[in-house]
Amino acid sequence: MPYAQRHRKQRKGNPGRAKRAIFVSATAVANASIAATLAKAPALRMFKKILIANRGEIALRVICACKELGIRTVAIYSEADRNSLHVRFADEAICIGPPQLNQSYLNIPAVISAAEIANVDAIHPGYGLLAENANFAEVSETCNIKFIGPPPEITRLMGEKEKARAAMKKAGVPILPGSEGILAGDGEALEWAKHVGFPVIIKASAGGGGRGMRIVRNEEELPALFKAAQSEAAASFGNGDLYMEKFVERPRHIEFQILADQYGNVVSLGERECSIQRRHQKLLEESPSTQMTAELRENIGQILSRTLSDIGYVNAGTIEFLMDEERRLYFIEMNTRIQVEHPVTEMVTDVDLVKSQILLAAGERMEDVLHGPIVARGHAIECRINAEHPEKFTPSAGRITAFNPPGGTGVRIDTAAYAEGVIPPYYDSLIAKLIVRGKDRSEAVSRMSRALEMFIVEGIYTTIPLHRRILADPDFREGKVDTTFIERFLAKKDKTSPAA
Ligand code: MV4
Repeated sequence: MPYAQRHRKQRKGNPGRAKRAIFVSATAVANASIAATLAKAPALRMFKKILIANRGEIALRVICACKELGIRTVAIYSEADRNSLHVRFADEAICIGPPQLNQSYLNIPAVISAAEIANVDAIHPGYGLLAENANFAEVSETCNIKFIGPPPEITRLMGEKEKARAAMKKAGVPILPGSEGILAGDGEALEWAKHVGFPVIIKASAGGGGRGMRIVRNEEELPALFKAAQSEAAASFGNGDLYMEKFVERPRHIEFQILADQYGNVVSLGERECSIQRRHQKLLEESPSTQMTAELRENIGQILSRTLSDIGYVNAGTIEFLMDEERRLYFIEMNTRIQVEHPVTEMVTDVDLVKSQILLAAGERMEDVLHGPIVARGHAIECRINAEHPEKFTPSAGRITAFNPPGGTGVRIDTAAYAEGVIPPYYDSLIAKLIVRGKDRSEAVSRMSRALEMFIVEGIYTTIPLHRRILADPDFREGKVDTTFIERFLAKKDKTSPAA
């Protein structure tokens, strides 16, 4: 029985803290609470061996954390990844199937079999693939292999966006005006739309990534857009459940990083600004956000710590918000995994988030994981280097003929790419993350510009030239970014470039 589950089940049956305080003294409550904590506390047993259920740069990133903690690593790989660096740098590697995702990295029985054969204590899922698959986490823990992430029921709750929204609302996290429960049909949708006021956005409860989402600007177009969203959601997720929110024009996408231990301690590591996205894929992220104030950061951080402690959240998590033009923040979704862009938070806080995940999963207390208060210093930016055509954004697989990653003060590269290595066509196009830190945003921008200038990748197309242009953009340099930035940026180019 996993400790996190047992902890929460006991909590459910307990009377609330405030209720108990009516009957007994504060000291008695404190003592009872300490005794209860000790009774529930797992005997700390650090993992000896971890299987990394992922590939590419994130598999290598997890291997780095394990090596520094003295933990043995087991890589899994598909036939297309035989020559990958995660295979080379892991202590052991097991081939789990052919290149296709469904037959390898998404094949739960194959991944669990590898974990059983290698006799690991825990599995780190990375991001994407099986990272937010509650069934996978459940199977893993049933096999007595610790899943490095939150308990499966929480992953399941946050995967149903409408339920996550209701849970956050109940806890006092600000949300947008919108519907309650799943919309029964376009009739109910119209009632809510009139109540909230147009424009509204219809979203798929099982969704994310923009699929099954429709902006509705007036009553006339609602029935058709409702139907379209429903079919798209049913086809994409096998679930046509929809809900509605007030549509925010030109929002910023800002997310908060949190860490939680198994004893109810939750800390916020501040925000990441992720507004520069194309087709719901982030291109560039930074921390702090130019729009954030210390007061707002503190306020949201406190609300999130209390809420996630109450929910029984454990491990690393990201809470996504939209910021409107009046700088108000509204919860939209929670991600129950480590994210691609986690290095920008690591660069400003000096906290190793992946090491923290492993220690927290092993039952360490927050105070022993963090060794002091969290202090954010300077400014960090990450550019996602994708193997794709910079204008057409189509995947570009093949052999890398030359690879010169930049270095120097304040520069970090997370990658599994190398010269003469092959980028297979079956997987995500992210081949490297270029991350820089500076004493302030201006230094980080200059540093990123020179690092991009010195980053050579030949043989395939990458987004490096696109990033060079973004870094030179006057609006970007002034911090004027929202989720419509890329569209406007690309339109500017089309007007001025004779080639376009
Ligand atoms: C919104 C929104 C405006 N208002 N929600 C897009 C991805 C998903 N995680 C949330 N998304 C959005 N949610 C409300 N209430 C704007 C976006 C959004 C978007 C929506 C449609 C088309 C392109 C978009 C690009 C960025 C954000």
